[in-house]
Amino acid sequence: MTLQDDAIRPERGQRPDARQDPRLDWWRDAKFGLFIHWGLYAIPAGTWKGEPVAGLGEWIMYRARIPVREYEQLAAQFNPVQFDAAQWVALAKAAGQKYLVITSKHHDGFCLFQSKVTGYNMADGTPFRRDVLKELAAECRKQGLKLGFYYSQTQDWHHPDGDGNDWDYDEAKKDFAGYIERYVKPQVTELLTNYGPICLIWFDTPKGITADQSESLAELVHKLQPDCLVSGRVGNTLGDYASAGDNRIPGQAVTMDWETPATINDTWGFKSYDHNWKSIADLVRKLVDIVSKGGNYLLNVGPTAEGIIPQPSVERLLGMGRWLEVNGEAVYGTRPGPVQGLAWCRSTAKPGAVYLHILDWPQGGELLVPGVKGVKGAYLLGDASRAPLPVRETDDGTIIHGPAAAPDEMDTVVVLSV
Ligand code: JFZ
Repeated sequence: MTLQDDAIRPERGQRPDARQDPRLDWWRDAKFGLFIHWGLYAIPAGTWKGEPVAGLGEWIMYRARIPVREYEQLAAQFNPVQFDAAQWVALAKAAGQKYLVITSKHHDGFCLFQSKVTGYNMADGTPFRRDVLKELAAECRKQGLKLGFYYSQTQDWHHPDGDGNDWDYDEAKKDFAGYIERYVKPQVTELLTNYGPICLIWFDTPKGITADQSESLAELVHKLQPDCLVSGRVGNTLGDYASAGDNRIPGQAVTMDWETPATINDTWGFKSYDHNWKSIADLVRKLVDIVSKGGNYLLNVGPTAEGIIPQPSVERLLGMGRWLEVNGEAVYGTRPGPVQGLAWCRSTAKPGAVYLHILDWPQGGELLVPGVKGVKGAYLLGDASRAPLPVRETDDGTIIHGPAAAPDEMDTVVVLSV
């Protein structure tokens, strides 16, 4: 179980000395978080000057090569009067998510928070005139949800010295080091000074960043808030935990602490015509697959320009929450189980218990679980009476006699007392 999988590239890996770091204990138990991508890109929502723009919604400025002077005009229109931090936090909790990570500044450079470093922000540069992160921080404290910030530390298509905008600016004339020192670090300081305890900073796309720059950012975070975690995308294998590629899940269990960021449709930022929503069953199974391999699932919503989380996202998150209401014991606080590498089953574990996640229930209900011995008893986690299931040990493993039909088509959890 010590495989490095191509879903987690080394430079986004976890620094080795973090593997026993107790600061991650809450994160290792949390398993499931809400990602929120929200910004000016929700206004065009995938269409620019009447034409659909391919790719991710939050990349529209880049994909359509929109000049800064045109794109920044969107700020004057951004007035999401239906934004309600209490609703967003309540949804995350109803979904069974234990932390919330929102884009404080994405690659387009627009800030959802009031910043002294730039007026290109929600509080000073839009008719909305409110600090979204301030309101979310208050609600997360009130409702007991951990809050983290996504921050794009290299790509900034608005700033002349940020990486990525080669249609307005001459890449050869950029002072990227100066951008990190005089823009990124002051903003990271604002984020970790003005919003109370922050659980993690989710840096992203460590393009062209040096190991010294990655290290100085991680050091700054830990100096300002020692318990704040740094994502693997700070770059140069200096993160407190590893970051898998978007929507990527390793093929087998991975010893590091790691997280898969993922979308419910195919975009992070809102696109009005992306209706390719994954089913609740698919999302539950992805959560279980990830957790069974030792990872966390950071599942994204892209709110509209009005501040509304799309209803299909809401329905799916609530469906996952209903499943977790019954089966959360087999997810939260678990570690990878002993049964790995089977298509029909995943496993998680806690001291004294193995949780078999049966994804493809066998005809007739007889489960042969290879490699598991010493089972003292078994029952269905969804059965409140915990009626014991007959168990028989064989040379090949343990046979458990369950009901003929699958009690839960999405994922039936069988608890083994070991
Ligand atoms: C990045 C962003 O560019 C994107 O807009 C979104 O915020 C996503 C969560 O992160 O996209 C990436 C970054 C890294 C990989 C893939 C997409 N990767 O390493 O495979």
